[in-house]
Amino acid sequence: MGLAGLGLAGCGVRARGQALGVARGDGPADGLGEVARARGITFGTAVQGELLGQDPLYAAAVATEAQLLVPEWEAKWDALQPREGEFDLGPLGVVAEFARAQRKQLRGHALVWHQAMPDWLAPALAEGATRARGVLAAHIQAVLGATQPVIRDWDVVNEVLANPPGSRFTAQTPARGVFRDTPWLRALGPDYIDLALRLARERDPTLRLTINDYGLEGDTPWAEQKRQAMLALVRALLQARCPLDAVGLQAHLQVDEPFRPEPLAGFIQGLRGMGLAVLITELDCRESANLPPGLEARDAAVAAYVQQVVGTALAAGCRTVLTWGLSDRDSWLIRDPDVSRRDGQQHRGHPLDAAFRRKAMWQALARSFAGG
Ligand code: 9MR
Repeated sequence: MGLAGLGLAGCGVRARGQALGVARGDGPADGLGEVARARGITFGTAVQGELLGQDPLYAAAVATEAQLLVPEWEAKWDALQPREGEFDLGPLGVVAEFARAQRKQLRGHALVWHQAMPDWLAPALAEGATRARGVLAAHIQAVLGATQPVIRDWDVVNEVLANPPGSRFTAQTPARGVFRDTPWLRALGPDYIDLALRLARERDPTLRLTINDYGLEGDTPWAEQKRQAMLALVRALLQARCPLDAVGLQAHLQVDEPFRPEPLAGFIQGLRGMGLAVLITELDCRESANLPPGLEARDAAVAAYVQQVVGTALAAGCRTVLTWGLSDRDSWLIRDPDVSRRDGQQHRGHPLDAAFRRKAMWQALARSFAGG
């Protein structure tokens, strides 16, 4: 099926969310989205289209809590272009239809990433620079053409920076200098970042173009190196008159990572000083095995850590916060063997618990949005 003429609005998919009641749960009536909106802040979450369609509790929580949605996998290459030239907007259409019916904004993730690549893509990129430029242009043109009416902010490039040596991230990755070594880098050198941004601006001149990455929040030598690498990259892009509007801090936090407000605040202010918006795009928080036992103590530790980071970011001018899912039940933190706990416990790193009850992290976010 070609993409021509197939805008998302015409995908014909109906979300079951339209008739959803709003699950208030415990706590104040307003969801986090309303609490945030009252202070000029946008709160959102990553969503999984299948769950929106099949799980009323999940859909009701999203409807209640979030103003802004980002598809957790439905807008990645393997979902959108499983075979070269054959685009599939079905899964993304489910999310888009839910957003439309529930009057939520939608952001896109991600036009260029080294993961979630369909099988054909890496071999195509390995054929050389001309071929790589061709597939990049074709994807961006088709996808932005289809999503333009409903998605006004895209993570154009995702995770392009390497993890500095010594980083504790489990997913250690090969690097070429400050850049992550990926099929895109091997095909085009670091210019693929500039190229993707220019292609996106050309296709959709008023789209917000975002660079998204992780490991930028903590008070560690490697987070500082990565912050400096991001600042240098942004500076170089802007000097080359490359279009760029925002930087997304994923904020996959870890409760035992050292944190001080000053380095993060200085970084955000540096980016804002260059005219960029700064978003928190994928917030969640991994626990440590050293936390005191008992759910209350664990939740309190996560909440305190999240409040420091989010409070710092908001005070430095960040105006958009998205969590990477709302509930502990559906999170990559319990599914992904690289990050899940190894002691039989499950991370509780989201605002809602596995039964969709609001936890201390929910309260911490509400307090941060309210400025307290
Ligand atoms: O949470 C996402 C998981 O469900 C997917 O299987 C995976 C591959 O598409 O991507 C996960 O989301 C990642 C995001 O796209 C980029 N930052 C890290 C997120 C967690 O791995």
